[in-house]
Amino acid sequence: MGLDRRKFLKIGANLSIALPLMPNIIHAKGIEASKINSGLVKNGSVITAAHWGILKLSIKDGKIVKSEPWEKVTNMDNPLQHYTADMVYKSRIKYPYVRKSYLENPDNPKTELRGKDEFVRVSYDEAIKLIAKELKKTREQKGTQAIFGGSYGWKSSGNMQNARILLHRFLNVTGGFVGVSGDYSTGASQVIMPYVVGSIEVYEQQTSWDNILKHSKYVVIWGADPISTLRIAWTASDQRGLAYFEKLKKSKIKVICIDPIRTDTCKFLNAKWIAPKPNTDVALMMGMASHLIAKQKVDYNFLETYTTGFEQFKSYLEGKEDGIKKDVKWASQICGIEEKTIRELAENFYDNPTMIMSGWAMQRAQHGEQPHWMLVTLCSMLGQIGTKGGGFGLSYHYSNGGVPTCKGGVIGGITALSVGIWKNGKFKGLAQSNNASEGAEWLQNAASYSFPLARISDALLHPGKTIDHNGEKITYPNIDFIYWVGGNPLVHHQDTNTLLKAWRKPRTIVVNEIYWTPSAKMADIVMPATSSYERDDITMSGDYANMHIVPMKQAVLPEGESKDDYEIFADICKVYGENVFNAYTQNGLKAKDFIKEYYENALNQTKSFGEVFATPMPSFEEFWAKNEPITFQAPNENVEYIRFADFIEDPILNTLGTDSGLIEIYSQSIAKYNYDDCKAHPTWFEPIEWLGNASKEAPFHLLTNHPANRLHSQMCHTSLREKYAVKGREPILINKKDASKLGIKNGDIVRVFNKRGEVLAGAVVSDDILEGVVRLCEGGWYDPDEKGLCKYGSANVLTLDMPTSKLANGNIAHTGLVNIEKYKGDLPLVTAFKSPKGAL
Ligand code: PGD
Repeated sequence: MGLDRRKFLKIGANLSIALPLMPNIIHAKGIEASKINSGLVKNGSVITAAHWGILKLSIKDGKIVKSEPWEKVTNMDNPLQHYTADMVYKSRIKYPYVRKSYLENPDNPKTELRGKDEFVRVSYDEAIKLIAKELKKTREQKGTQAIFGGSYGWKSSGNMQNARILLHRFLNVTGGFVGVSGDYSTGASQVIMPYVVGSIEVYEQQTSWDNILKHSKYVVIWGADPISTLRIAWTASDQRGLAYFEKLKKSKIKVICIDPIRTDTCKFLNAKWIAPKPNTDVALMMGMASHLIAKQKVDYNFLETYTTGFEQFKSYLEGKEDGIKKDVKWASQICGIEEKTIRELAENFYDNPTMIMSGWAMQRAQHGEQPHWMLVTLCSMLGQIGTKGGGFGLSYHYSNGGVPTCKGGVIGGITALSVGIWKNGKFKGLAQSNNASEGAEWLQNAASYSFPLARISDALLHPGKTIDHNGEKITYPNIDFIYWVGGNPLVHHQDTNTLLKAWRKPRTIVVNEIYWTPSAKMADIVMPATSSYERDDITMSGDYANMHIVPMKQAVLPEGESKDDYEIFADICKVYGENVFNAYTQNGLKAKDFIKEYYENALNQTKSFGEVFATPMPSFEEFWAKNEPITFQAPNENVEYIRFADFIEDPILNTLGTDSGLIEIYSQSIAKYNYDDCKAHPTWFEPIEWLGNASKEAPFHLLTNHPANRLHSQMCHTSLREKYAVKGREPILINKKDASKLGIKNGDIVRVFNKRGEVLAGAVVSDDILEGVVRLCEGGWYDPDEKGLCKYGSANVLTLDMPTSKLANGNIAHTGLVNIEKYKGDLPLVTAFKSPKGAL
């Protein structure tokens, strides 16, 4: 308003760059506000959001009949967006249930019968009281360290109904819990990267796509399949990453995919496919590094100015440490890529602005700390980090990294509060405690037992064991009570059969779930949770872009007796007493009160921006009634963003968060830990199982990629499965030559097995996978028969449960060998998606 014309034009010019990417500036889309305002829409449409995007749901007679994207951003259809009805009506847990033996005697609940016992339906109140009673009992008898609330998982979109944080909040106000550190996605990289570049890097905004499209000559997609994984995001996908891949396809940029699988992305982009053996990327990169040194194509100025430790690494490459020269020939023998190709790649990357986009799969492998460390080392030698169109990025395949960050309000979320003290029938929050040390003690106890999450089986099986982790010692707690919400550990964790043994250890396992997942079936007390379509919430889209604020208005009535996690926990708090209930609910606040608060805080933030950059935000009441997302735009500096540019501009003023303030190719800190499995510089370690030591018993390397048509295990139960399942089983990709040697044809059911377990899967015979490698995507629901054979095809029955190294203790889901044979027995019925015995 008060802007002078010059300033206005300048801003207008900035916006014009951003606008072509933002076709959906707020405008109504034919939704009648009056209907939405007056409670549930019986016939009409409702806007909501899921990890797979902003959705428009059509409602007829109070039921969801159609689900489609709210906006068209790309020509690529995202099939996940069409199955909302199944997400509400299929495989639902409708009532509270207790496992029979647990109900009969919670003190001796025959834990070996988990997953086999029948379930007994109980009233909601009975279930709530039982949880409160057994939780109190465990705390009193065994202390905080016996209560496990780590509860990892992808839950649903929505900042208020954040299942895991709500659990933490509940466990905190009732006396604390043992949590976990890290995640399954980036377990290794998020620990090593702070030593290397001073931040976890994997969840950082990337050099903007606009910059890449303008300046890069090569884009390398290294171990990632963004066309598949950009269908989803942690908040709600804005889908703009896919739109940029469409632009990349149309551009003149040369694209190379380095991956044992010719991915959908590789095919979509008509990219050059280079297929190394799985788990050998570090060797491939080292071969390239040696070649660059030999050819004197190394940016020594960059290395000198911005890095430390190259000399130590160079002497390792030259074999001065171990007598092995890591040259091109050595690399080629390990990774299976021709020497000529290794040389060509190295030289082309040096000669041209090259952006290397790496996925996370290669760090989900034994010694997973090494690939990204080596990648940063290689890119430092190329000297392009922080420059236009060059460098590396570890998040282009995830949540639309590289889509410029918008300027607008940011929606907050529910918090875990601080730990409280429940003593002698009274609750005191930490802050209200007269005896601060008493509170601090609780907090410290719980915190000191927190362990790296992928060690869950080890922790349950070996309480009291001490492990090395990132320079420290951690002692496992003695867990006797697990409360899990918003995750599916029986599917997501490696080596299911070991996990099953570990799962028998605690006396009590409680799960709040929407569906009869394998984890719900393995619990003692199961609480029916609402899906996000049956409750009110709010979210943002695009984790990096922060492009929209999306109302997630309740679309339909809850199925059966399902309740929001917030309500379930608030009701358990009530059993503890009014003061605990008041602490949890902040004196009786409802979900909607929090949603309003988050919105209004965001609105206040935008007020200080003036009116130009942000789409004006209406009052909460108007926003809620209108039921339309709000769209923000990216300012010019974000459209031009180059990661590490400030460090490159001035490495003294803008030091990195590493010990030296520079990129660390050699880390003094890691050297001091003296670990045998993670040395002070990038190192090639032979994995415990890989094609280099394949045997007759297990000749194939198993890759367990993230599925294109699910989000981990989410949606496995929907009819989308019919589009990819083979005779009702999870598909397994097998190379044509391998299949022919084994007499396996497309569509055959195969038994995939190793010393850890066995699963059935449906063969998809193809040229799109390297010989000797098979792919069975993670997330298929575990469906055991009496002998433990998984009838559907859950990949983790076959994977290894070992830490990446003592440094990060990440999972190694992509390291492992298996055998395959054509299945000749009678095909067992898949029961994964049915209710268990005793449940409706
Ligand atoms: P999801 O299938 O998303 O998998 O593991 P994760 O456990 O996150 O499980 C989320 C669960 O939360 C679903 O069962 C869903 O129904 C439930 N849920 C959703 N919303 C709500 C809610 O509001 N309330 C409650 N109570 N429940 C809710 C994913 C994990 O798997 C991850 S992140 C990675 S990166 C790993 N990747 C691999 C891999 O690459 N390879 C293998 N072999 N294994 C992996 N496992 C890991």
